Amino acid sequence: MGGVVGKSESPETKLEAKMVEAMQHRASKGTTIKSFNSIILKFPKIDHTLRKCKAIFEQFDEDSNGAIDHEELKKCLHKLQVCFTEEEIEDLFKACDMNEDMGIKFNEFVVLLCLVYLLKDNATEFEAKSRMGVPNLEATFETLVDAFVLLDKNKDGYVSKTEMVQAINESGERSSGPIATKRFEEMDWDKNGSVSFKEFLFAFTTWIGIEEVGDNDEHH
Ligand SMILES: [Ca+2]
Ligand SMILES: [Ca+2]
Ligand SMILES: [Ca+2]
Repeated sequence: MGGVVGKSESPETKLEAKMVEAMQHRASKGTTIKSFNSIILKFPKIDHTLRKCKAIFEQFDEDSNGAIDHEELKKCLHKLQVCFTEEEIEDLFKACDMNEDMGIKFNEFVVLLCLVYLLKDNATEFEAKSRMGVPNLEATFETLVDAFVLLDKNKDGYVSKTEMVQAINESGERSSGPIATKRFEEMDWDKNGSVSFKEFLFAFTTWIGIEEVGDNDEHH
């Protein structure tokens, strides 16, 4: 392998390499999403489902300090019956602890769950173990993967600014250039000129306002 495609970043960790590989594999199957607009239309439903992951988060945040630490993550993955090596768990933790405060916050946890979903070979098993009372969770993750596949035109596992502009242009929005650029900049967390699936998910959890979920929003 080793072919350098455009100015894509080279994966920093084995985990990221695996993620790119999983995404490319998934991309080879195509996407059911037709346009950027149809992603936008799915926002409310995705938002609704992801918010329900709060219950899963709380279950794994054993000391209820609002963050999942290393030990809690290990137990979490064990419970989901995900067989990750120590190194992979370490990489996953670092990858999802986006603001590097040594704990996985709720929105970071949603990203983590979706990455685990993508990485798992056996989706059926994932369904059974990790749905955990959240209906449509796999369908929602599938939609997010589909959305990324739509954006990643050259299927190299990353979304470039050109690809983002292209996707939004195709949606026929007026003055879409600046919107595309703004969206892209929001997503490119490490500002290296390309958006990984992790960055995409992270931005997504912010766009849909998942961070603003209060602690006392449970009415049932
Ligand atoms: Ca905790
Ligand atoms: Ca790409
Ligand atoms: Ca980036």
